[in-house]
Amino acid sequence: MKILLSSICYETGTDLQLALYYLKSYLLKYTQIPDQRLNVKIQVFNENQPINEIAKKIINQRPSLVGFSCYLWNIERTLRICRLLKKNDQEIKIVLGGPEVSHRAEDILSEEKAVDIVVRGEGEATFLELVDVFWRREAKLPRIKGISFREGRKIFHNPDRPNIAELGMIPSPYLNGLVNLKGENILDVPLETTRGCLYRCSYCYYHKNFTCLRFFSLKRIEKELKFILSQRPSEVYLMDATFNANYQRAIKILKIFRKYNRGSSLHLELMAEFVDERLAQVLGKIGFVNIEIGIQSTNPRTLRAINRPFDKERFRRGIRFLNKFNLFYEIQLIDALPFQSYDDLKESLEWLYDLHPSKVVILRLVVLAGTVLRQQAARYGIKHSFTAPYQAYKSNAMSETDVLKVDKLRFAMDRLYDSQVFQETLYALKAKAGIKISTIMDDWIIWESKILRKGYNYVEVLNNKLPEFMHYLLRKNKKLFMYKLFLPGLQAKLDEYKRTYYR
Ligand code: B12
Ligand code: SF4
Repeated sequence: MKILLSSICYETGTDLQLALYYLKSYLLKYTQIPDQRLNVKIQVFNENQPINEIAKKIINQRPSLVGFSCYLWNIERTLRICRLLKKNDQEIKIVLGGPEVSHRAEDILSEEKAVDIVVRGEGEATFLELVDVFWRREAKLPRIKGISFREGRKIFHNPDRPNIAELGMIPSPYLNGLVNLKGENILDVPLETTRGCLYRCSYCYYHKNFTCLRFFSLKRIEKELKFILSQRPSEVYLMDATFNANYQRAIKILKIFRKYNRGSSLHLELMAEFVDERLAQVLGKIGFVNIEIGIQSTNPRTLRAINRPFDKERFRRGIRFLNKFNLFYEIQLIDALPFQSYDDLKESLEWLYDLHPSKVVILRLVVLAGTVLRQQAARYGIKHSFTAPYQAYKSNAMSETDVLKVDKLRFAMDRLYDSQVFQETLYALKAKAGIKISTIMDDWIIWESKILRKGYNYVEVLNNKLPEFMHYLLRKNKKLFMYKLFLPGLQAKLDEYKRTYYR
């Protein structure tokens, strides 16, 4: 039996698709099919490859079953490939799995005749049973928990499958030799130390796909990190929802990472509220750590509506520790959430920039199928696209124009804060001229819209015009007399930037 497990990768295509390796590892370990009768190959494509080319590559291998890993970034293209595969071979079995299809089984199976089966939720045990049933050519699909399938014109949804209670049942693809980190051009090496999440944020699908929180043993994590880090990847990317939800475990994992690290950076997501001096210190000893901190909003009404905890004082404290140890982190807000207006976002930015963060970003709200927020969208006036990536373009607190304006705000944040050139001037303008950072961003948006030539090297043009912008800003805010006070600092930063980048 020849099986091909595949996925279309977001961005570079060099990332390792962990789901496919877990599926293969579990299948090879527990299947009843004799070794010599089973051939399971993993082949990952990237989003720049033409659909026809991908389909041809799959067809040439003549698999009898193809399984695709589906996320919102690849679903449309995956479905087009499925049609081409089925057109070429009516007998081929096409199985879809992943967070994008788990909740869309009914609509996918009714609209896409090329798709035979959708695996809902955690996939390892379900995929194993499915393959064994196909192998024995039994008509036992109705007995397999966690699948939806079509028979004739009818679609059947079998009962959900409970999560695997003991994660140790799933063999590690790093330790069983399936992953070859040497041969591939892999930048980020993904690793799960937990599965599932304690929280139930209404816009999120992760806790629906993996309904309970479970942990991989520290012993296994140590072995995996020892192997991964010995291959010196640029980064290890932890897939865990909230890395520091369990404080003691987090410290232990960081110490293990440090012990085996040979220069790789670590990417993780954490709650700043649970960061204390010790955790920040341990993080600081790792080398380069790339931290994501999603707060989504600082508006209590919004936070209540999305069922997300946030403790402002503890958060402020946690950020202070991250700053103390010079850690790099990105704080994330989400735009068109319930009750979150454009002014709320500006207020959040004002508060966050006062903490001197490494970076703040505003993500676009995506209203995912199967989430609580999707059910409540009408209640909160949220209008969104019904095709992936399901971006919201309106809410009860943001008009369509506001949502478009957030794009401009993002650009302003990038140029005035993230690029570093203007960052010190921002704080100086706030402290000495009393102009709020969010006002500066808004004025920059108006000023930038008047620039006519926006071609190649636009960023360079904008940088060179920063003194001009400052002049405009101070005049508009009736503080032009202070221009000469701020100019030398800004000029020095610009010169430094030019020396570094435009030599
Ligand atoms: C890594 C990651 C990314 C990377 C992607 C890198 C890459 N090239 O793959 C980056 C950072 C780019 C990214 C971006 C985004 N992401 Co993201 N991301 C993840 C993350 C953290 C890990 C995915 C993963 O590999 N998990 C580990 C594997 C083992 O789990 P799994 O994929 O669910 O697989 C299991 C089952 O689903 C099933 N299964 C999966 N595939 C298959 C295939 C078959 C055949 C079978 C039988 C079963 C099966 O079995 C597997 C084992 O049990 C998840 C959250 C998470 N921890 O899972 C979010 C997640 C996938 N992302 C999500 C979202 C919403 C986003 C963003 C929209 C966020 C934003 N607002 O910007 C963007 C989208 C970008 C875009 N423009 O489209 C959602 C996706 C929901 C969906 N419908 O697809 C998730 C689930 C997070 C969430 N909170 O809901 N993301
Ligand atoms: S958004 Fe993050 S914290 Fe909230 S439920 Fe999803 S994974 Fe958990």
